[in-house]
Amino acid sequence: MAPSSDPQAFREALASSKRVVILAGAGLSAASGIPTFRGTNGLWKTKDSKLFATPEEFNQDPSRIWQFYHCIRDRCLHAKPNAAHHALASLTLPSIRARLLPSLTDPTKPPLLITQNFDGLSPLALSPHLTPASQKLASSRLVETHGSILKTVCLQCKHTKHTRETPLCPAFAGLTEAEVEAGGRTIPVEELPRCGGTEWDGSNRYGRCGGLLRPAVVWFGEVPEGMGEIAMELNWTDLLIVVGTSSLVHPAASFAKTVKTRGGKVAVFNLQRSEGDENADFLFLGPCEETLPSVLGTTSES
Ligand code: BJW
Ligand code: ZN
Repeated sequence: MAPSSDPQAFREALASSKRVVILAGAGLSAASGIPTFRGTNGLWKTKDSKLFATPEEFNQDPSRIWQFYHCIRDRCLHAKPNAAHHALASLTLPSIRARLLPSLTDPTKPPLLITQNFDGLSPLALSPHLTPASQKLASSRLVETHGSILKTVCLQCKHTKHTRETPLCPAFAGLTEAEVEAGGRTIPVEELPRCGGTEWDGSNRYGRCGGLLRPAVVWFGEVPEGMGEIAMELNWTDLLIVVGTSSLVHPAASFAKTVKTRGGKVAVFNLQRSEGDENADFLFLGPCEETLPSVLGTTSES
């Protein structure tokens, strides 16, 4: 049967769902000015740039890869959540859950939001809606499964740090996307972001060891974050809402099939047709910054 595009039928399915999970991809942040990966205006316009997304490439040429990520990081730092982020964030509000999701097994828990985006916009969208205590609960129901570009990991001591500071090292000062596209700068590895920052005093202490940092994003061949929690949730999910992903990258691309196999429903929100959406129960084509608030009926809250 072809997927339904009836908002009322979707809201009825939502209202009768006991456990809801949301899976988001790059399309969620497109209206915030963060380019998607694939497609004509995607970050990966050429096949070659796919090579950025592996640990091997980073090990071979950390300077080139860091310069690429410095520019994306700057974009993310300046971006603001859009209406689609706010519509999803509004589901963390008890009053909205009581209205849209009255059948949840645990009404105190917001639906699990799994985002493949590393831009930090979904966490940012939570803040205007919630008290600090509710924000803590909502944050615990958010998995940035492909990591965060606002975090760094030290390759030596493994210390992880969340920071909005920019540039992360003096060598990136004034570096632009145009400069990087034209070949970038020659930056020796010692001048790239280091554990302990520019003030490093020669100590080898955890978080101040002088080791090379890398962006805390998940590259191909690495294990995505939160897989244990995600696997447990998907056992029981009766409605998966899939927003703005091409559904080409695993394991996230297989979540819809997992839910369907276990008898749950799937609703896809995407600008255009995406992998496997013919098997969805609901399909809402169009920009999710418009379709999500309108179909969920959260327009006034977002
Ligand atoms: C809009 C819109 C608007 C636009 N409104 N919509 C099984 C089969 C085959 C291969 C594999 C497999 N399992 C694992 C693999 C290998 C690999 C993989 O999937 N390869 C494929 C290419 C085939 N996967 C991995 O290596 C993963 N690790 C892994 O599997 O570990 C093993 C393991 C798993 C589980 C448990 C234990 C062990 C890691 C994957 C890491 C992905 N990392 C990246 C790069 C991050 C850093 C970087 O380089 O910059 O993450 S890849 C890239 O793609 C990024 C994204 O998060 C990810 C998904 O992309 P997304 O979000 O779908 O974006 P797009 O651009 O593809 O699509 C945008 C969509 O939005 C489009 O559909 C538009 O239409 C839509 N859109 N505007 C609504 N306004
Ligand atoms: Zn370190």
